[in-house]
Amino acid sequence: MSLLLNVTDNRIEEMAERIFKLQFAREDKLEDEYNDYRKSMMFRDIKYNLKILEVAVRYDAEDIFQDYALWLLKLLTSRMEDLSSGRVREQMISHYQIMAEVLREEFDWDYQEKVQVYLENAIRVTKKAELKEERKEELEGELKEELESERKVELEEDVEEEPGEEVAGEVSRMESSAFADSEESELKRLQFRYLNSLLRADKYKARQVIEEALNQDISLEKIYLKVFQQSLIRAGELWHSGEITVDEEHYVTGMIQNNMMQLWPRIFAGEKTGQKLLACTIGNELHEMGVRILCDLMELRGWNSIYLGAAVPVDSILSALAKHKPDLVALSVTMPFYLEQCEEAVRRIKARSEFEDISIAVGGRAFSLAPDLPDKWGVDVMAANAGELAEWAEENI
Ligand code: B12
Repeated sequence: MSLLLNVTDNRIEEMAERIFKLQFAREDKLEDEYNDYRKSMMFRDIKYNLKILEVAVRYDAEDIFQDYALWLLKLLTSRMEDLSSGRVREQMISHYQIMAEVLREEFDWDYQEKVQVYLENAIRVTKKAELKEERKEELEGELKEELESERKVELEEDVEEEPGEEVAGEVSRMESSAFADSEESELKRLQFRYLNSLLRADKYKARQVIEEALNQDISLEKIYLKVFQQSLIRAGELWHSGEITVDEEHYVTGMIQNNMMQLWPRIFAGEKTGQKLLACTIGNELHEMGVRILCDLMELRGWNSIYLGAAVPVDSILSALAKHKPDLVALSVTMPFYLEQCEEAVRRIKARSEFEDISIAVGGRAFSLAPDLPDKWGVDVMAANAGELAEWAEENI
């Protein structure tokens, strides 16, 4: 835990307990609404909420907390189906108010102001989210009708081909109809068919979809970004809204890893530039598909990638750098909790003169919520994907 705000894990535990007890003392309804399992989840979430607020304040990145507040509201609404979304919102608003009250007594004045502003804004976005969601539902209803009538024939074909359509199938038929006869449209269609196959645990069909894409001369980069990456993102959304389960998401991710590896002979076939990239995720960051995709796409551009996988300790990154002497090190962070370890890694790499020729790149979802950080840390480049990174490297390495 950070020293900046003097918050230790013990302190977080104590604060969480106070917040938890206060919320139950203030809201009689909670005892009826929460069984023991829900109570334990709520206590765990309060600790997460405190930690994420702490990270946002430390890095002066309010988006981190707002994004989290919106994400949590949607998650809880989908997980507590016996409660109305209005009631879940009410609980969250009351929760942030109690957090503000408890934290008022905890932090030094310097941080106090920021903590209070972030919590007020979390309340504001939580209130607003209701309106936004309702409008979206209406819009989706209209859009769905319009699109479904437009391409009825195609929809029927899909149904025939893949009986027992599931959630993602619904979306597939709706969205695929919106993009007629272009490569973009074909990629969308392939992506939805691919994900639908995986959601039915049909790995053979999924593999066949990739074969089809290859037979149509769709580039490997597009297969990676538009089929694999989009399927991962969509699987995340479906999990978030409670439409698929953890095991289904795990299966999708595992099979995408397999399908990527099946493409390796093509990915590694090109000429090599002699440039070397070392890449991994940091802290306890388990989201490693992004950096895996990054490595494969850099290989495709002729780089030799040394992919270390997920959650690599900073000491191990340093020893790997000494061993492999790459031109570029790529550090990936998805969950903002692990920004601190990334900062430490950057600081320690920059402190060693033997690494002065190694450029440092960072990326991943956490940085999109805190885009100023890489500059503040003196990182050489932050990029959204392999294309951007390769372009930067062409000019700078
Ligand atoms: C698969 C997955 C997992 C798997 C990861 C397995 C694996 N082998 O990677 C597992 C099951 C482990 C997992 C766990 C969790 N997950 Co998860 N997960 C996902 C999911 C569905 C896909 C992730 C992914 O691969 N994305 C696609 C890749 C390709 O995108 P990317 O990482 O952004 O990478 C691209 C760019 O950012 C860039 N890039 C990335 N790194 C770098 C680095 C450099 C240097 C550069 C230049 C570029 C770059 O290039 C990449 C390729 O184009 C996402 C959904 C989503 N929207 O991403 C949720 C998601 C990220 N997970 C989420 C959550 C909440 C969790 C858990 C907390 C769940 C839990 N309760 O336990 C844990 C946290 C675990 C941890 N300690 O890290 C949330 C995060 C929400 C938030 N507000 O922060 C998401 C968004 C799901 C959701 N919609 O709610 N997850």
